[in-house]
Amino acid sequence: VKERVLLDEAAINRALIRIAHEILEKNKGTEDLVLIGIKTRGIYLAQRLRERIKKIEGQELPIGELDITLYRDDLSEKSDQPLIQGSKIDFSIGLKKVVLVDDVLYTGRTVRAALDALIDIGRPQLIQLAVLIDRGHRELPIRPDYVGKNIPTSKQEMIAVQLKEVDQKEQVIIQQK
Ligand code: 3GP
Ligand code: 5GP
Ligand code: MG
Repeated sequence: VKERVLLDEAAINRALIRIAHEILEKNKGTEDLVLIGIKTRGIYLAQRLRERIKKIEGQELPIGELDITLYRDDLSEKSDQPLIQGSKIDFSIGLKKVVLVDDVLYTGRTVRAALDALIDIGRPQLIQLAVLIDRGHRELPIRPDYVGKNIPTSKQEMIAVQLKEVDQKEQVIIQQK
């Protein structure tokens, strides 16, 4: 398999520091802010943003989790329906500014499902989206507010986001399927 490193550990770190600053700038601080990570790696990225924001502002944001998986196992079949498997959000999102966090944004279907799930449990003041990688190929009118890196991809390519917590490695690579 051909692969190429897009972001190394230092680059991931810098991107997350920048996004933390952008979140604080756009929202004028931490008031009413909450973070919600999407399933595996989005959750770890949300935790890191929370750490960063705490270092900058001294405030620890509430953090929640959404578990969204495809109805079928075949990852390459993008017609699959994303389904909410569960959520762990033990605070009210009513009137909050919610920042959704995911590793890769592709068709936008996962985020759409996440928006549905959030709107079912409360009425946030607003919802923003932060992703480490935007690989293009949107199929819905969804765009991120904060992006680590835009990577134009072909549909045959795959982005692997590897984080220490799950992969014992810290890098983003692109591979040919
Ligand atoms: P994640 O749970 O950390 O987001 O979907 C299971 C994992 O497979 C995901 O990890 C995701 O990063 C990875 N993955 C790689 N390519 C794809 C893809 O095309 N679609 C989906 N849904 N996941 C993919
Ligand atoms: P979407 O629903 O926007 O098509 O895809 C977003 C979700 O699928 C993200 O949660 C992401 O984990 C996963 N995904 C889609 N394409 C890729 C990819 O190339 N690499 C990785 N790591 N995840 C992907
Ligand atoms: Mg993901």
